[in-house]
Amino acid sequence: MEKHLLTEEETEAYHRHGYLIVRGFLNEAEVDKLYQIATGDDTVNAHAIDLNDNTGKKTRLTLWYKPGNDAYGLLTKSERMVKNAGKLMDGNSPVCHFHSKLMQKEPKVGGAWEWHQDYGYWYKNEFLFPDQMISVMVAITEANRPNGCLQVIRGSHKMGRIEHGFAGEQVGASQHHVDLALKTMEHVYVELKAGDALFFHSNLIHRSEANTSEHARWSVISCYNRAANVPYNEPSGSSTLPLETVPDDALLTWDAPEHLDASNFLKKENDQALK
Ligand SMILES: O=C(O)CCC(=O)C(=O)O
Repeated sequence: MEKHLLTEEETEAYHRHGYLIVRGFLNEAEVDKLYQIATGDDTVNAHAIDLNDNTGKKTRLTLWYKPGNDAYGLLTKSERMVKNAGKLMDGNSPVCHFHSKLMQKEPKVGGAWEWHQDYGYWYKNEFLFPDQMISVMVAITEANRPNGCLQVIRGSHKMGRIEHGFAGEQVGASQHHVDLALKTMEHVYVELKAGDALFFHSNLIHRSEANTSEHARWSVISCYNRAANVPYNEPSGSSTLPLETVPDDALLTWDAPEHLDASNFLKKENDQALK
């Protein structure tokens, strides 16, 4: 466990850049377990939704508010996720789980995500404090440029929230402000190996391009919020329920269901709450 507690240098780098990559956050056996569920589970498929990007390509995800005791839930609730998220977020009230999503970028057909800030979506849920919100992406397969890895504008979280409108079925940041940000700050392709993690701030501007390769790009993203950051327009209620953590080794050692047993899935009709 200790090896996954972020150092002061890592914490400082997160605050400076708006993101932090932690290599080898999960080991091979842990990734294998997540991969089996991601690729072979009916529950994942039954709750998957497709969102059109600007070009009509579909990007697929399964999103749930209540984590279960399957491998995904145990990861979301693990000390390494919750303690580190808590270390990076502002405030000191308990860490809660807003939602998690399994991102499924299929070979050749997986669509893009437009430039956005997560808080561009979450602002509409009327959370007031973006510094008390964070996302943690864990790569289940390798993510690289050909298969549409995440791209970020380093330091852009310091701009605060910028305007967002609709882009296909997604929310997209004002192109003018994105262009200015790209002129000013570094554009980084976040290439990850399976098992690497990316912690990122809710105001970090990011996107991903379509998967033009022969290889799927799968990842799970868990989003956390502080209990005191009460949203005034968020029906799931999950984001202010303090999480009970489990030890890191629970993912491998607990007798957990071999399928996704999360609940309260996002349905596409409920587009107000997308993401
Ligand atoms: O996984 C991706 O490609 C993009 C995900 C993303 O932009 C998000 O979850 O905010």
